[in-house]
Amino acid sequence: MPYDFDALIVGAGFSGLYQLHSLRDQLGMKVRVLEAGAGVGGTWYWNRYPGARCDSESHSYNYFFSKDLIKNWEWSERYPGQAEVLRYLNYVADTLSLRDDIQLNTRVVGAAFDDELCGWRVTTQDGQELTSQFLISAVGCLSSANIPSIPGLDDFRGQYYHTGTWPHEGVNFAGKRVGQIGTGSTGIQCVPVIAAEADHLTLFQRTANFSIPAHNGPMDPDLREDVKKNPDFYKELVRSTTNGHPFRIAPRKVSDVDEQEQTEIYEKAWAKGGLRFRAAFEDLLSNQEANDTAADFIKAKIKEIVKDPETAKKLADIDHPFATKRPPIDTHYFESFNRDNVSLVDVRARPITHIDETGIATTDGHHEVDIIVFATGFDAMTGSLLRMNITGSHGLSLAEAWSEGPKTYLGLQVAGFPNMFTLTGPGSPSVLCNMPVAIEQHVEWVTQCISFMKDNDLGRIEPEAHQCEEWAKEVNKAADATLLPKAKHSWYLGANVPGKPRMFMPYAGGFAHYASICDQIAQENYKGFSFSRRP
Ligand code: NA7
Repeated sequence: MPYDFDALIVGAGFSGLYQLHSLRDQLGMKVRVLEAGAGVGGTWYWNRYPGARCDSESHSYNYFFSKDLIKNWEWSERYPGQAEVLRYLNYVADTLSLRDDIQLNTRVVGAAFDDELCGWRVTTQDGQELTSQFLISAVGCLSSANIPSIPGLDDFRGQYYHTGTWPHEGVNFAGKRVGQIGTGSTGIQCVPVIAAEADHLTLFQRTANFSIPAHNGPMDPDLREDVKKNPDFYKELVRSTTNGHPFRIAPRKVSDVDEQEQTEIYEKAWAKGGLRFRAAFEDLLSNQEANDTAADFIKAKIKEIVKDPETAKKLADIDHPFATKRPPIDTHYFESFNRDNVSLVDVRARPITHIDETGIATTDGHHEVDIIVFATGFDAMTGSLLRMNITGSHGLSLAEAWSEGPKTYLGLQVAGFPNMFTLTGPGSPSVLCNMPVAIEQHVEWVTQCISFMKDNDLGRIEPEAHQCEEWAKEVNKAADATLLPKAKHSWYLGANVPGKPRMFMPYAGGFAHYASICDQIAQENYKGFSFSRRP
């Protein structure tokens, strides 16, 4: 074999673990996973911030490919917390004996396709060079932490942390004044937990956000047993829905019901909580008027919960339609503003000017803090791929190829980058989905594709360039059929990272529909991909 490995996989989260298992144990390939962290788990290894919890329901947030894995695992809560998901992924790594083929503490800093070798030369931070026929990126969509470049941060004499690279030993907030920047899903989870511990929490809000109560609690034992007894039913359910979640969107439009019934439906959905709220009507994400009814309902709830009218007004002053940014779910987020030790600063109205030795300055004053928490998100979907300095055929860098935004075929491959697969890459449903469902579909598709290549003695695969152009149009068309592009400051568009090209990145046409397109292409002998034998 001219290569060190048949396949190198970057990342040991949900996607890397399953991809290793599939290629090694189903296709008998020699595979190594390279993982920057000191343990497996990906997102769940890094994101240890206070309150970190999954917003998919536990019984759908696991692999479905193995009934044994389902039977022998017990989720304890409706939504799994970070530590529990991490334990789950360690359980998978042990049960499937994956650890021997995972190289931890190994960050990939370069990957170049060598045409003569017909494979990849991958360089690690500690100077190792490894070759492989296939390079599979399993780096996740939200792993490249984004700390905004606010002048003066280096002068700050306290501590600061980004939620996505949280210290393993935790942070002691007792007796501290904390400044938190960011009100996305992460920030909304942090607030109640930090507020309960800290002396004072000042939240710097640039964009007010919708949030639905999670109503987390112990896992329903009947549901847990039912999933173990009927795993195929749940697998089929999550794979047949728009977002890979274990519930169906109600087949009714807002206009099908009168105002009173509408309110009753929203009240019920609010009481049930979680992402299911979005499924109350089928046109919430496609019809502005329908969306307004949900938005108005949530804004009224915010004003009902938050006692101080000024604070409530700032929290409810939301500039985008409901669910056009990733919709957070929370545990007592809005209630936290009724505490005496929590204050809200509107930095849209009065922007942060700089950070100095003792705190955060805005245009209307200075806020003394001991700790700054950056819940400021990620260079999403492309950041971690670009950070690997990938160079394709004929020396083309991925950064050059994507200078106007990421173009892929199905989110799985990039023209000019042969034998590279991008699991949950830009152009696939990924972040609009319950991730493990999107991941399983991608891993299985890639495994079948490589199996097809082996069976047909093919050594090289890449998409035809025009297919990537066409798919980019499809991705745009799918987004334009929804209200999603109306959130102008969204990371779905790359808008949260200065200088990043604006392009709607995830495929919004629905998971089940996307999967059927991928299957169809595979059945047509991978139409749109070009293959060749190894030279
Ligand atoms: P998000 O959703 O990107 O949220 C980041 C938040 O940080 C958001 O409120 C941003 O405001 C805010 N932000 C970012 N930069 C700044 C600056 N410079 N000043 C003030 N505020 C800023 O990241 P999350 O980690 O919460 O969630 C990411 C995903 O992880 C989540 O959707 C789940 O899928 C898991 P903005 O809205 O841009 O005005």
